[in-house]
Amino acid sequence: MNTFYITTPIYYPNGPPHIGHAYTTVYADVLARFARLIEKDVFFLTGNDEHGLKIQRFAEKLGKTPKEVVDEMAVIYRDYWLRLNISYDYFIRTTDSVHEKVVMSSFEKLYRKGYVYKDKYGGLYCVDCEKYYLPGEYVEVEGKPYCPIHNKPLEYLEEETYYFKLSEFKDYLLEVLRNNKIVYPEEYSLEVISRIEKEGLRDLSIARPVERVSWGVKVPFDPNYVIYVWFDALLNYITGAGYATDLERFEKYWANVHHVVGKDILWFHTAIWFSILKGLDIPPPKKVIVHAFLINKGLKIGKSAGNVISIDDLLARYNGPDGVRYILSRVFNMSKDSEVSFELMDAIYNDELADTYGNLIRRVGALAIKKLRGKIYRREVDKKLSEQIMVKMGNYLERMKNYDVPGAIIEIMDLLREGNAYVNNTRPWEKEDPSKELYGLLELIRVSTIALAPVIPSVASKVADEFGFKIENPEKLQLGMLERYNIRNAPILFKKVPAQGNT
Ligand code: ME8
Repeated sequence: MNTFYITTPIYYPNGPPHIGHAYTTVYADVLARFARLIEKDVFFLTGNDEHGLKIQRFAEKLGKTPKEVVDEMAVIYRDYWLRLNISYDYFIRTTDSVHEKVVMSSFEKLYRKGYVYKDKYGGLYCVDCEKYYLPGEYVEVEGKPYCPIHNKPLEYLEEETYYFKLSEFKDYLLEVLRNNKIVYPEEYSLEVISRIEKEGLRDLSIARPVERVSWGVKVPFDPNYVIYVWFDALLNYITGAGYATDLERFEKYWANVHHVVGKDILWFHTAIWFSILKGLDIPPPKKVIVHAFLINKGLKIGKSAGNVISIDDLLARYNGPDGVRYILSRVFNMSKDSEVSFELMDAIYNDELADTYGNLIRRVGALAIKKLRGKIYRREVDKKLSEQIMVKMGNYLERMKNYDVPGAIIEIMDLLREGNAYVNNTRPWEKEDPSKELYGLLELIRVSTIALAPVIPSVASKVADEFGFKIENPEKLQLGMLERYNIRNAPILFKKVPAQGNT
């Protein structure tokens, strides 16, 4: 199977994207670019989650209609993704009419099959999460129930609603979660399994009365109700791949779909999503790749905590998309929250991109131009050096295929450090004809640049261009394939960020 379908969550456009959204999106983009590099047929989907009370209230605050707001925000999101060089194939919006039709027909299909029914509901609701909280799930502040994520009081709501029979899917979910290795890393799968085992599964309210939530997709056979925003949003992953418009295409990509999500939305992307899919006779996704949070001084970075780091500041400080992409990929962590500060990000950028990769390119490029007018002919690469390159490349490939982007990057940084050490040890500047040393170093640079191309695509193409090699499938790389390097320039790729501490 040569397809690779990858998705990000679709984000709530009640503000511009920040470092947290960029973290997920850049990671998904690196996996998409890597898959393309190893010649997979890739479909990369991102987009915006435009319905629901959160957006309705945000628009009210701005004195605009929800439609005006989501239209404006879609332009803003796309622009940020462009500036971060995100190579998505399709940007889905839940207000797209094709998507809305799928939401309605899926709701109706589940209703006809008996998975959806009408009943009363009363409970404590968080508008920001768009969900009800049960006892044990919320926290208490001064005796009042509070949302544990947004740290805001919960509102008591009572209404008639449509329920989705989540409880019917218990055995199915446990079987799929235990046997199919879908959720990655596995600890998250265990978390969901133990929650299902401990608490069981309650049916889920999947509609809201239109007087309260007017901004959404109507229940097709009952216009007094709007479909719950999460039911609407999750379906983006099938609409985006052509479920309603091109079934063959949908099936081709669905067979290898990878959802990348933050751990805050794990439950929605497992218990709820797998059950909806099963109800619609669609197999579960191939993988749900879950990551932990970016935090600052111990708090999850986000609008609610007010500790957002803007993408504009990152792009300005790290000289454009590649610096930002590298830093976010480097601190990426599935299991543990990553504490970020400008101090840490400066250090990564300066030590690894400027002093290790950039420095090697500059030194080798300058030596090649000075000593051999930039023309370096093929020589046999030192055995030890060539072994180091091949071992690191093997490790890199294995890690990338396991979605371990930071681990893969570290392999390549180690190799680049070996490269700098090789320059120091062999002292090519003292030799009359350092072709052998320089050819070996250029092979190391070529392999490392190809490996880093999914993370720093613009810089990688620039180096390939200036040094005269191609960015090609890293699985097919061999040393000594290039007859001659033609170095046109020894560019300074990353200007160091002056030490400024935490600003
Ligand atoms: O949940 N650290 O949208 P959302 C890491 N619309 N990741 C972070 C982060 C942080 N500090 N802050 C945000 C929604 N994220 C729904 C999704 S999908 C069918 C519907 C990332 O705008 C992370 O991926 O609140 C998280 O899961 C997502 O943004 C939440 O984005």
